[in-house]
Amino acid sequence: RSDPPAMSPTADQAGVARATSLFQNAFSCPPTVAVAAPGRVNLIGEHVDYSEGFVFPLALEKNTYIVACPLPDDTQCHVVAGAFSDEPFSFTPGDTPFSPDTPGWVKYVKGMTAIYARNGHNIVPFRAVIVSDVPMGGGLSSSASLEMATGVLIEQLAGLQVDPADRAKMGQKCEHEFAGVPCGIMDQLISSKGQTGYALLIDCRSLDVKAVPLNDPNAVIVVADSNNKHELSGSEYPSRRAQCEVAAAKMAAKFPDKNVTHLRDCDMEMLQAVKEELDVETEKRARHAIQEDIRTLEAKTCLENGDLVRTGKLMHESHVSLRDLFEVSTPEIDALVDIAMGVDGVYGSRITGGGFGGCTVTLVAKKSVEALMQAFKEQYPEHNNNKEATVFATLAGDGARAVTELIPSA
Ligand code: GAF
Repeated sequence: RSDPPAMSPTADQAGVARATSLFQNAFSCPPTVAVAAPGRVNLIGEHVDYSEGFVFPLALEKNTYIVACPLPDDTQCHVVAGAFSDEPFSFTPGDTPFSPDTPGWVKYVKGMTAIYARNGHNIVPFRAVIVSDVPMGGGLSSSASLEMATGVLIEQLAGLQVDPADRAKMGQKCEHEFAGVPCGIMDQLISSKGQTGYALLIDCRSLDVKAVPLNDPNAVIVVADSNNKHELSGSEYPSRRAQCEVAAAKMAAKFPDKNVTHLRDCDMEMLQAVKEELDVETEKRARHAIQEDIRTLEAKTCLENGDLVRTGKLMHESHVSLRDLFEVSTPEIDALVDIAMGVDGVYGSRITGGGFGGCTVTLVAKKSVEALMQAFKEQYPEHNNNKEATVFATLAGDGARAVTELIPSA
């Protein structure tokens, strides 16, 4: 009898194998734990999570992987990030001050140990190696995936049971305190709670999640990375968030009976009533956020009902709003969206994530995927110094998890 044909490794097996081989080289022993957490792409509901609105992301099939072993007798963690160095970086878990030589990625790992410790969780020191399939700084939540993978690792090593939403909140805190980005909860929550085959409508106030199956055989989700810088730690993201808060505070003062705490509680009539008290930019930011919530809820219903045409239309409206009202797009991202919208069979296309570079997401009929890829290839480089976009189709992957079955038992 001949052997069965060799199966190609799954992405998890390949990621863990890559990390394991680096681990052996760095530490001359095998890891005993492996964890994974995905990046994300958001279908619609952008720049509303910190206004406690609605977002509609899916977890990517691209993950950050960490393999590790516990060091119960050590006081330090020793971590190698495969993309940056072969040399371990050592730190005391729970320690918060960062010395100037702390590499950027360590902020997330060390920061997560600090936040878990602060929440009363036991941290078992570890050796670890990190590798990632999520493009760094590409707007697909590479940092949230590192935070969530670190969270699962801490939980695995100490035998903790942590609610995935609490893990996401700790990741958000880490991002605020140690990366200086006053982000909402979307990226960490979808990385923590993503479900294979589903997009999640997330209520960013209650953190309730509604899973919507992505099972239309005709619909494909394509992500295009503009290969253009995405950096949220500058002043633009915090200033957008602050403008939303200013607008909400004005409406709270004008309508004391409405219990307004965030733009989530406001409507267009209320905005109209305070328009004269807001500067032009702030009014535009609020208009985007109020209308984006309405679009997102409708898009979720349309997708559930298989109405791809309307879903795509709402996605493109979201883009126009993020371009003209929220002003977080770039010429390169606009070019990607315009190219996609010119392809027959594309339902809709928009910027995804925080903006100022990064990626687009396009909903396209299966039969038109190749034409879309070709259009990006031929038409985009002239908008980006002759550099192509990195384009891939994606299904919805799984949320943060242990992948221990891939580690031979000791
Ligand atoms: C970034 C943030 F991290 C999220 O919280 C969210 O605000 C997003 O930008 C915009 O929707 O990814």
